Amino acid sequence: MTSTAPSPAELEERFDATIAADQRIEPRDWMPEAYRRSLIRQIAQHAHSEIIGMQPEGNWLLRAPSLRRRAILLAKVQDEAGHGMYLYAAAETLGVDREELTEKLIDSKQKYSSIFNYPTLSWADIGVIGWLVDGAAIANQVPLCRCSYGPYARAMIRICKEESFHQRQGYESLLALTAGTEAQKRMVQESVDRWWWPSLMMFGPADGDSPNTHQSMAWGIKRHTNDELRQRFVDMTVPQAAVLGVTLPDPDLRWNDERQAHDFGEPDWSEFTAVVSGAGPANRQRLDHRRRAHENGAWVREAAQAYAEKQGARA
Ligand code: FAQ
Repeated sequence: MTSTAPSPAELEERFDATIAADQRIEPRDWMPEAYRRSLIRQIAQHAHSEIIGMQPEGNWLLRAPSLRRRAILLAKVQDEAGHGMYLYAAAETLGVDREELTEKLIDSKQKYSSIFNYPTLSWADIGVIGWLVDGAAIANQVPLCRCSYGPYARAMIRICKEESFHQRQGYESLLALTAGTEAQKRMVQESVDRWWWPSLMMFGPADGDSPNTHQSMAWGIKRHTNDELRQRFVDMTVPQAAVLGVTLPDPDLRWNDERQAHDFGEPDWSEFTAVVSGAGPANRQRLDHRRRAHENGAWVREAAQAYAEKQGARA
């Protein structure tokens, strides 16, 4: 019996049929080169965000106000490292190497989320990051659990469970602060004022300015547009702000009965562009720190490599 290899047209047909049937593409499957490249782009950016995202919160590990708060924060920061690892592993199934991705990050050839280029100036920022930044991450990432690429979708299921704990710890910490002194309440409000707009920018540019959304949705990588998810986040967050007794710093924010959704103002897209292009308040510091950590870790990678080679030779 002879078997002939499928033609490029047949391979493409199979890929299209898998996407149309809402089934998963796996690493062994043929995929268009542009699909592979776009996934590497998004997953790498996501992984880098988790790794760089440890820095703003890590800044408060030694200054947490109690042992309990420090233990919670430490667990959260370690979770973010774990998320980075799952995501780099998912990217590696697409034929890239983690080392290569790390080099691209520290050479500014790949992006990471704009949100991590803002400094953490007060303890309230830690609670607000949990509430708003992890809240936005959940709104953005829950649909990614249904992404058409199997390894990314599976990584996202575990990540979202942990993000949910992160969001709750942040909110619980803010509930404690807002039940506290006037100074503590003011500290929370001041922090919300600084983080609200950058949190909205996490969803990416407005749909009309998002070059990747259309194709990513056609491929089942993204399930909703940037603006749809931003709206979902605002609608979810407004009642939570009311419970905390804080004001979201947007004079245009109001319930629209007709749309059954909140109207809200436009983020400052020139700030977004500047931060994504490297001119945010902490871009330089974040990348310098990551570069240093990579250099300081060279001996660990060399030792692990030597050990693996020794084990391989024995086997
Ligand atoms: N920051 O055409 P689109 C977290 C780029 S993890 C920087 O709309 P797309 C957990 C975009 O890459 C947060 N760059 O792109 C945590 C593209 O540039 P490129 C990270 C941004 O891919 C919490 C260009 O702009 N989450 O928070 C941003 O369709 C606490 C045009 O944009 C993810 O990565 C931005 N905000 O949609 C950790 C989720 N937005 O690549 C620690 C997965 C856009 O063409 C502590 N990613 N850009 O050069 C996604 O869902 C999507 O990639 C979007 C962007 C929605 C981020």
